[in-house]
Amino acid sequence: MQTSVTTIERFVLDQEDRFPEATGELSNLLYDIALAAKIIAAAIRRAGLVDVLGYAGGKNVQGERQQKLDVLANETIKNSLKHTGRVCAMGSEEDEDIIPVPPEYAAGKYAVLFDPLDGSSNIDVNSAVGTIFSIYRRVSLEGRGTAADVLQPGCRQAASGYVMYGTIFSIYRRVSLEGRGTAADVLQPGCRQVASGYVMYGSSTMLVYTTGQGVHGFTLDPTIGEFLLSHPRIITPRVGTYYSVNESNFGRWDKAVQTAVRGLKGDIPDGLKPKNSRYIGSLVADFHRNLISGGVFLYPADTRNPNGKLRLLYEASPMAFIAEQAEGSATDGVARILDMIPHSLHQRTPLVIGSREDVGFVADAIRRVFDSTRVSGSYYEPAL
Ligand code: FDP
Repeated sequence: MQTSVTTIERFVLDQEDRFPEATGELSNLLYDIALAAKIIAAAIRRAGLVDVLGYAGGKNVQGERQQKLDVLANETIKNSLKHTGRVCAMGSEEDEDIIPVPPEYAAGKYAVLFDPLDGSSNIDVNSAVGTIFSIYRRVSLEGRGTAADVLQPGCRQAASGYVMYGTIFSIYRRVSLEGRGTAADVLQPGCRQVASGYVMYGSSTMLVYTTGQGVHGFTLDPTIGEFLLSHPRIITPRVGTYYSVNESNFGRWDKAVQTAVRGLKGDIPDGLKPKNSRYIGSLVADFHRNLISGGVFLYPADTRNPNGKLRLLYEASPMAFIAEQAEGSATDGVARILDMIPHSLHQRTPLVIGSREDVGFVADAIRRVFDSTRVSGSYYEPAL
């Protein structure tokens, strides 16, 4: 029996100790999410036993049928965050609008975005699903200062002084953050994330996250109910073994994407060594496998999803932060995901993510086709 383990709590605290200015709020936010993940994991484990399988009857903002577990996961995360005083606003793939912190609770300095249950079409067949989250620092400070800001003990002064003709002054850091978060807090480019991560509910439950200090993975030990450090400092292979894409869309892709995917399969002379195909259709599970074993996941635009299918804020940006921190990369085919400026909460984007050289290969292949078609007069040439 192992007697020395690193819990997620200890690990996050150790990391926080490296930053003397840290207040511990981000660490606590990560525990809040870890707690929500345990509750969701427990519900998923029992899904075949209790009446939570199947549709809840409603449709979400994307027009997709909501499953009972989708609803449960969404409510669990919101309930774990809204009262903590650490969050100013939330955004969920399941909710149309920004989710304000209820007026009875204090608003905090972080905005949290999440896809509560990604890959939900896999739920009823007992395949892996996941939760994805993304944390930004609040940028709006709409509320005016309050009495709390001026009625502080002297030991909290940030500066004080006097001017010889008789003026004395005293400066305090603001303590009130009364205003609720706004759209500006949730519509930030991925490069501004302070943390992101995912939870995979698979044969075991894993939580993988980054705060910009590398990527670390924890496995839930169900016997003690704790996430234990199992994958410290994950680095993804530079070149992968796998390519993961829904190839039934082949005929709906443009010529550039078709060429890139043919290249990944080794169908282009003098191109890549052929890769093996693996596709579950659950982003967290597909991404996680490729992160550990090396590979590239693609969800390109197609004629049915002209802007791609996946959501920039709930799926692409958080995964891109992890990919880059693990020394991989993420693009929309050619441009870096983390530089994209979101204009709406549920914006979609094409996504190519994983091992750095493979993502680069796809970008080169797409650019080459674009360049050659531009010469012949048309930029985007439909495949069929
Ligand atoms: P799902 O529709 O089952 O929720 O964005 C959601 C997502 O799954 C991703 O997890 C997954 O990678 C992708 O869609 C699968 O889409 P296809 O079924 O079109 O391949």
